[in-house]
Amino acid sequence: MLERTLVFLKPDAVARKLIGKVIARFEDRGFDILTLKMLRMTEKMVDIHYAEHLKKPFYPPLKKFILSGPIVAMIIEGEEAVQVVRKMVGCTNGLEAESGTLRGDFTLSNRVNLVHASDSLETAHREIEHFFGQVS
Ligand code: FUP
Repeated sequence: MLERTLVFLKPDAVARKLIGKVIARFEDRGFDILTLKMLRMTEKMVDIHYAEHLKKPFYPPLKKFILSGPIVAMIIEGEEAVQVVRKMVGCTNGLEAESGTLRGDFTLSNRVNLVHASDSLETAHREIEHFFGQVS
């Protein structure tokens, strides 16, 4: 099924000049980048985006990291985009992420982990609207 998912490159990806490399991985796989923008998230945006983690002990440092620099948000479209993009990103902790995944190839951290990707179709709808409003 043709799906859309929300991906953002975190401040570490931008600071390390990996924007092009990360986007190329998604394009090389065959996905379309429907739209993209660089922005600095606001405190409110971070609280909404990571609402499920608000009470977790790792939330304050996570929020500080996400606010530490610009991010690049995009809508990615393609067959089974939600699940396939998650697989390409790899598991949360870079120390455990498989080689060949983005986190497995570029990160060694449980927090500073390069990229966010929606975890379900429902989340993707919500996150796309949060970052881009209504998209036709
Ligand atoms: P993921 O879906 O892989 O991005 O991971 P989660 O939704 O579980 O976590 C969201 C973000 O919280 C991660 F990208 C990094 C951060 N996090 C921590 O900083 N510490 C943790 O122990 C777990 C997650």
